[in-house]
Amino acid sequence: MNWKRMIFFVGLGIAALAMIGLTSDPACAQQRRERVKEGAPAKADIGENALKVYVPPGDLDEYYAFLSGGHSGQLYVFGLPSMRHIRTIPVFTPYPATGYGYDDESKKMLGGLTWGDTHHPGLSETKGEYDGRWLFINDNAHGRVARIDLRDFKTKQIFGPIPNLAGNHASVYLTWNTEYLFGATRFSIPIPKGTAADVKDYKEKYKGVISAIAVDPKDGTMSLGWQIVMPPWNYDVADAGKLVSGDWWFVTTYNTEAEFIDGKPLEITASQRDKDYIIAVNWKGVEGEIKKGNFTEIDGAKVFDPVKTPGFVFAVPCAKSPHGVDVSPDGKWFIGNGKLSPTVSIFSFEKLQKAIQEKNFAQHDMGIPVVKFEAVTEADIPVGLGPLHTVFDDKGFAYTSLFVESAVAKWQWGGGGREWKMVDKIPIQYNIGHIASCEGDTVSPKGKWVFALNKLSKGTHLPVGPDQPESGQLIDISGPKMKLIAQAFPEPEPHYAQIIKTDKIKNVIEVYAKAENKNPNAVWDPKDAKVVREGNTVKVWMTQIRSSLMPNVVRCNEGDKVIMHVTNIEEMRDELHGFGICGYDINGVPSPGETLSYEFIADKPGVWPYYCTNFCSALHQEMQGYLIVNPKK
Ligand code: K7E
Ligand code: CUA
Repeated sequence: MNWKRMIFFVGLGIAALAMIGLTSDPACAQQRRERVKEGAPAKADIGENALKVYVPPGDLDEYYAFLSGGHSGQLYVFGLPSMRHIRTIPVFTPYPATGYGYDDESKKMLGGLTWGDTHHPGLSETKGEYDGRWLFINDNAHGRVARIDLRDFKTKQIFGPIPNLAGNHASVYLTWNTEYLFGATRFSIPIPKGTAADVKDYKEKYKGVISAIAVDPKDGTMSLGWQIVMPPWNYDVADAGKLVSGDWWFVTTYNTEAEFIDGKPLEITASQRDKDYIIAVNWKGVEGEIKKGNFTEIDGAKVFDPVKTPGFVFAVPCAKSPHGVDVSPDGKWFIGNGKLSPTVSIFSFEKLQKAIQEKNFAQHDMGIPVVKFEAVTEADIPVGLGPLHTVFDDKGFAYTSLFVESAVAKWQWGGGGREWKMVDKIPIQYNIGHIASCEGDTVSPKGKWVFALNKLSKGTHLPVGPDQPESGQLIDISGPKMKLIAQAFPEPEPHYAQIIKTDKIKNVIEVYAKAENKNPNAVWDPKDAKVVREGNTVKVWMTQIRSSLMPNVVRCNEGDKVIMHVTNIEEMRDELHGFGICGYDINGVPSPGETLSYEFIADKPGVWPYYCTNFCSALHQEMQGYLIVNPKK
């Protein structure tokens, strides 16, 4: 047993003890509270710390933080440093609060699915800097990706389900000029989708897929670029290169054992090997091959095979089921976060290029060349137990989340004569997953804050029953020692976040300009509101303004199709009106200047009130009408 294995097993042992300790309530409740205090600021610093995050009413935060909402399918907008939750942006899940998923357009975009599993938001970049145009996010459940426009903070496109790919975890991880975002198989399946093969044939018949989704530079529209067929491994977390490594994309793998055995948990079969891989993809090179026509079409996708055409996809050995891979701001290093190994592994991009040139391969694994570990490794830093993700600041330090140890490790960035070394550690409440830093994904991180996105909030909030929120903790990284300053409780599940300077998001719309509303069904004057019958269809053009919904009576017959076009004709910001029909599952909130449409069958006879659901004026309660559905004769 080499020393690394030993550290690993000792680590696992401690981890197991820690887990047992965690689950044996209530014996350790006190201990947990002590632990919070351990990470919490000293009494003497409380005043000073409080001022750092205090943003007086009326003042604005310095940063936006966009938090993934996990299996809520949504995104949360927080302000930093105040940690105030400002907005929920619905993405993959209907959200009655904004009416998302109820009008025809957003309903269609959801494609009949009512949830998603968002993990990794990604802001669009130009030359490796956030440009404030779009925010993308993945759906790990159904293999989709979505685009949010940062002019109105609304979901504009859902792309997918992406063909050939099941579970889209290592996503979105945009290239540094937003040419592509990516999707990748978390759960290998036989392809194309819809093919059945038993897990007995896992190695031969199951496939992994990496999918490049092209982004239109003008309007952000996503379309299927191309795909790479990969061995049946699990593709976990990714990062795109930048600057020198800008043509490359990296993704971690686990289960390179390529086994799935009926009755034997994956946690056992996938942890046999000492090392799994970070896959390095020369996306620019693959793009060139696709342009040359070097692909097979599978389920409408142009699929490139790296085994048939070597030279673009390589495996870098990394200890043991690594989770995150993170490319440094200068693009020169990529870092594997050990998960089951108590280290971060630093790899040199330059060395990787050299090893590839010299064909310095240890072997081929399922056809993919594996570069020699010794040829590409730069340093291994023992950071602590369960390293998952690493982010960067502006002063040459990196911050790694330690899931098992519930801590954040700060370590010094090496290279060029500087030593790679641990410099600080701070306890976190509790089981930190991702960590985010201010513009930390860009070529110029801003420093100042690190946001710890923790899985468990145990015992650190008012009791709310057995289902508890996650926890997010703000760490001040401006000094040599990290300081835990504040805590918030985002709902599930803030995997990753993007933090961007507020002044980078320009031209935020407060009222949609009337001139830009191209909807042919918009009406702008209550006098033009009307009900028109065409055969068995009843069409309604409705206006909303303080304090009426016009028309205020809609008559139809049981079984009619009803199509309502509702325009909020307000020209003042924040003047929202809702539109809810009692007893029918219709609920909408058109923004000022927006027209939304609702189609349904009037299948319930009777008199059904409709009303404004947003308290909008002193006469809000008067904002109502009746849908009269006459029964079939
Ligand atoms: Cu680490 Cu889905 Cu990025 Cu959660 S993943 S933590
Ligand atoms: Cu409009 Cu209440």
